[in-house]
Amino acid sequence: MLAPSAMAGFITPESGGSPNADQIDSLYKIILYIAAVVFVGVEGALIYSVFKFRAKRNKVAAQIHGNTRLEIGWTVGAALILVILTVVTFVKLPSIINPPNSTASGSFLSASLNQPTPPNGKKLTVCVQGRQYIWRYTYGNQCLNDAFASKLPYSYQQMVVPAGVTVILDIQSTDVIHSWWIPKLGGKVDAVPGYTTYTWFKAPKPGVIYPGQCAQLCGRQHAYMTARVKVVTPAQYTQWASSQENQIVKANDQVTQLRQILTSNGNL
Ligand SMILES: [Cu+2]
Repeated sequence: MLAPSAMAGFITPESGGSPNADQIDSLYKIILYIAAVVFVGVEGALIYSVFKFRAKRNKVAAQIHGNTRLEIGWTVGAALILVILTVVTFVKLPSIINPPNSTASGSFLSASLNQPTPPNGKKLTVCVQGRQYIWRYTYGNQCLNDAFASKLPYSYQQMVVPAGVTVILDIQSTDVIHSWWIPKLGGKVDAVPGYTTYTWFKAPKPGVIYPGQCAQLCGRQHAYMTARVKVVTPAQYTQWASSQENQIVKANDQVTQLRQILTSNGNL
């Protein structure tokens, strides 16, 4: 338990999978360390005073009244700590909220105006749809308004993404509130029926799978509503997306054939 690797991310947010996750983690640590210094100072003064002025040695308590310099000192000191925390937070926030440019390139990259967008506009959009009790992912810029007509590839539970590419997630829910959360890829974002929420991540290297879990109690099978993000190379992603498209077309054709057979039999 005490080994550094086992303790990594134990009391602090997980990181390493995406720049926003790293920024969240470092902001959390800065605040945690400042808070730890304050905690040790306050508790230390308390314990010191309890022993120094214990009743056994001081039968009659010393009557002290007011100390202007001390009072101004701890008021200004506390205010200063809050100002520092506020400034550090606001300096860090943009790198958590705003998606950066993709470092890799590929034909799947696209631009659009109605989502958070990297400065150069190039990104991969994935629509994330929460439903009791599985995540569905639709890949491509049209996923929010034209997924069926554009016959976009989709998958369930496991998302496949290219490394080095800024992935923008458009998150929706079809039933109750769910929450998209892959700890190593940044903060959690609620999937709220009737709304679209957004987040992003940019995974640095291929060959990694990041596990996650729906983070809102959404019903009796909530615990089984897991998610995985599999990072591959841009070339592997293009190949995967087209093979996924083919498989979906094939499966749809089979259903159409079956429907024809059942209809001609009079069984449908
Ligand atoms: Cu859920």
